[in-house]
This record gives sequence, C-alpha cells and structure tokens, in this order.
Amino acid sequence: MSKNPLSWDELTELAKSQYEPIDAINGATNAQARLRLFGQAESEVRVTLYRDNHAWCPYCQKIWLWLEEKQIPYRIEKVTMFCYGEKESWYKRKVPSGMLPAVELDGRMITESDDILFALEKAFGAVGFGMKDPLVLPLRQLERLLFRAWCGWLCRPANSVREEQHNRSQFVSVVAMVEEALGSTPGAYFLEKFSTADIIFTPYVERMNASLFYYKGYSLREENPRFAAWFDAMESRATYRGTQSDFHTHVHDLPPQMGGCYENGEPQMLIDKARVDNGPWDGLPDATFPEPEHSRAEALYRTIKHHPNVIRANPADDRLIDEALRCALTQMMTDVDCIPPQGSDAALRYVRDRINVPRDMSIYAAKRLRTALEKTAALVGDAQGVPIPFNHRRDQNPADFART
Ligand SMILES: N[C@@H](CCC(=O)N[C@@H](CS)C(=O)NCC(=O)O)C(=O)O
Repeated sequence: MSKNPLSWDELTELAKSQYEPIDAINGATNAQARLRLFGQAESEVRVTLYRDNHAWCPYCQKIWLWLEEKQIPYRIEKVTMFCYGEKESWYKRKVPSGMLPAVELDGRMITESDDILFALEKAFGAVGFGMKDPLVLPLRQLERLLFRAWCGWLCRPANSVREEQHNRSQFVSVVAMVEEALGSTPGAYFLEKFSTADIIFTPYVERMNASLFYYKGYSLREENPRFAAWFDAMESRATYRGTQSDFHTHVHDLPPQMGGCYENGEPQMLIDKARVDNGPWDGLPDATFPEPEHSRAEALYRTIKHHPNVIRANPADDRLIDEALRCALTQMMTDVDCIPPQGSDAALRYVRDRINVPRDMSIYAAKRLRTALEKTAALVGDAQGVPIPFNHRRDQNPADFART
C-alpha cells in the first residue's frame, strides 16, 4: 500500500495535535534558545554566551553545559565559524581573533574557555568540585592527555599499518587511565558527585565516540565499561541531552575543524562508516537512553518550521523536493510508504545528510527523520546527494538560511 503525500497544512495540523513545543526560555536545555531564564526575571541576566550557530564548537559546549547546570540566566548570541561562513564584523569588533566561545559577564568580555569557567565560578560558585579543586586539577590534565592521543590517532595520516597500530595503542593506553580514574569513585561520574570534571570531559569524549567509530571502527562507548556507565549517567541529565549531538553530525563537522580526519580502511571501520552515513541509525552508540515518545512529532514540527529554507537550499527543483519532503514526512508519521517523484532520491538524501543535531532537533528526532528520508528515497533510486564537503562546510553557511 502507498499513500499520497499530506499537504503542508495537513502536516501542520498533525504536528499541532501531537507536539507541544518546549518553552525555549524556561524549559529544558535546548539549542534554539536565545535567552535562558530558568524561571527568573530577565533583569537578572548578567551573562551573554557567544557560541557558534550549529553547536559544533566543543569549547562552547563546555560553557553552555556549565551555565545550564548552574541555571544561571543568560543570553545567547550565535556567531559563524570560519569553516562554514564569514565571521560577523560586530563579533570581530568584540573579539578580534574571532575565536569562540566568549562570555560577557557584567559587561566584561572574557575569552578562552578555562578563563571563562574561572570567572563564572568566581561570580556564581562551582559545579560540584571547581576548576582549581585538587581533585579536578589532575582530571583536567588527563582530559588534555586524552585529547592529544585522540588527535594523534585521528587527525594525522599514518604512513604504515604499524604506525596506525601505534597511534591506536597510544590512545587506548590513555583510555585505560581514564577508565581507572572513573573507577576510583563509587558512582559513574569522575568524582563522588557530578562536577566540573564531567563537564570538561564531555565535549571531546562525545566527539571521540563519534569520530573513532566512523574513521577507525573503534567504539569508545561499547569497548570500555566505565565510559559506558559515564555516558549513561550523562544521558540521564536533561542538561546534557539538550547539548548532545549525534554521530552523523560530528563525523562531518569535525574534519574542517580539526584539519582532517583519517580513515584506517579496516573492515569494521567500513561497516561503521556505512551505517552512520546510510543507516540504520537506530541503535548506534551515540545515544542509548530510551527514545522519547514524541520524537517523530518533534522531527515533523522542526521540519515544518524550516521547510521553506530546507527547500530553497536544496540543489533540486523546489517543487520536486517540496513533494518528496512531504512524502518522507507522511511516511514518518503514518508508517505507510509514500512514493516520491521520480528523480527525487538524491534531493532527499541531500536533506538526510544535512540534519544537524542538536541545532535542528534532538537526537532521536533526527534518527526518525533520517530514516524516513532514506526509506522514501530508496523507493525511487539509489542516487546520493551532493557530497558533504570535507575541507569546509559552507554548505551550512547560516547566511543561506537567514530567512528563518
Ligand atoms: N583555547 C580556546 C580554544 C577555542 C577554539 O579553538 N575555538 C574554535 C572553535 S572550537 C574557534 O573559535 N575557531 C574559530 C572559528 O572556527 O571560527 C578555548 O579554550 O576557548
């Protein structure tokens, strides 16, 4: 059985009946908010966080998560990263290097994420154990050691199988140190309670989990029990879930930011890579908490909200992708196939490849949408969309989406 695509009006009615949009200002952590109040008055705001549009910048995630954990009222200003567009001149006047993140605290601009955390702790107190706590200091050093071992393996080409194995074992030996640190306290977090140490590890460990799976066939989360428990504990926090990205987003946002990511070509790597790119996305170790009930409706709501730009940015003819997109959304909501126009397979996969988590929607919503786009595309062919660029991501230039 197949179905005709629902109209945008019908899809909107469906979204309204099934999805209650979150309160971006006072509700759970989310990537869309420009103001966060946590139930407090706007006059209480002392902080502005400058972070990148797409929530790709790891150092920004660190500050973002800290502010969410402490529930400090703040504004958010989004800035373009060099890899996907031109830096705003108003931002360069404030921060001539253009680097992110930056925070304005009581009118004072602060850059460098560690300095930002020092200043925020001074103004508002620490999260659990603070940056200078003797328990946190060695963990901060361990995080940098892990970061360097990760870069050494992922971001430099290995000239031989032996070198590849050496780089891998260097990384794995630092992972063993982190496992030991995680095991030194009874709970799943680094210290006896959630703290700054967990916040500091979060951004890059999330990116390591994604990138090593895809480029090396190594599953950090599945191969290390204490990391697994730590990820699970992090996913129990709505703060973390609001900032959490998925494998697909990270593996394609990292190369231009890191100056390259190198595949090892091993059989497991090839399997993992194909899965992240083409699905099935369900069951990937980028998220293991139970899927929220409303994830399809969230995907529908978010796509409807931005569909004029999604259609405009697509290389295909507007009418073709309009109908094809409605077919995919109809399939997602009804579980009944909806045959899209002939020749729309590449256009649907172009959209599939450019969903960004958490910028556009949360992780399970994106899995649902990617699945529906792929399933619908496969009804008419196996053509792929314009490849995702590797050296830059100007296909994601926010200037092209400025009308939303
Ligand atoms: N040491 C800095 C590093 C910050 C950093 O490297 N930021 C990158 C993004 S992750 C950046 O702003 N690059 C400029 C750009 O991509 O536009 C910190 O801890 O804040």
